[in-house]
Amino acid sequence: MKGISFLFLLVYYGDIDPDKNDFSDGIHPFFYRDKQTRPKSNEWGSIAAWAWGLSRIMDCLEKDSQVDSKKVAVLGHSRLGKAALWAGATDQRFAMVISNESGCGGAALSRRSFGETVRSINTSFPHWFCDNFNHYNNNEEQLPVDQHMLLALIAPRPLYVASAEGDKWADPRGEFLSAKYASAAYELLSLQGLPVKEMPEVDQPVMGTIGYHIRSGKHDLTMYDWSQYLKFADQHLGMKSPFPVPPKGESLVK
Ligand code: GTR
Repeated sequence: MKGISFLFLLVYYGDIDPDKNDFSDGIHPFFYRDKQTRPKSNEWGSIAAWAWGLSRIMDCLEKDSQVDSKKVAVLGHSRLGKAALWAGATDQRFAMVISNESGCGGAALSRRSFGETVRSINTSFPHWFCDNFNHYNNNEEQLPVDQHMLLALIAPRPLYVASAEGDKWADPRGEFLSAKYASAAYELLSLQGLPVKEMPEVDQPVMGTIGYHIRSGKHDLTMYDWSQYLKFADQHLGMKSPFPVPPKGESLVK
């Protein structure tokens, strides 16, 4: 392993909690008390369980002398973008957080009710969030928080939020605005959050301590996305990727 400067770990989320509305499998039952059979209405759903699993992986990385655990970035696409953000917010050991098109319940502002709404996500994926989140179905304006506050919890660590032009369901503008409003937390810590106030053009990444791009194309994690993340990691963590930075190209996730 000597000489390796870059380690890429792929985690299969179903190993932590299978992605179905069933709380008898996965990690949840290990935490039940008093004949409990599912999480209480204020207890964790699947996304929090996936994030919890990422933290347990971090525990192992911290014990591995071949890994610099101070330079671990966590990245997720879509539902796993939501999990990556939650992992970054709840565990400060993640030095960088990357949200690829995480949308509703991830980077996108819920109170815009654009694209996927709280009601749609809770209906299609009732196991992702705690049951109390259902109180905000068709009732986003009553939410006491919004997603820019989740992003703000990652400050002062570098955060990248990415959208895709063809991914209206994830509300690209809501993702951008969330990154913009989270910038206040970075500025409070004397750091630049997003370096721009207006949404950049398609395929024009911007990188402060918060990075953002809206890429042409559909909901996906592409070589173009990866190349921005490697550049951002290089800037903030100084970890030179051994891989050539690829041009726009083939999708890595279908
Ligand atoms: C969609 C869902 C999104 C997103 C996506 C995914 O169906 O509505 O919130 O998480 O799945 O994970 O691919």
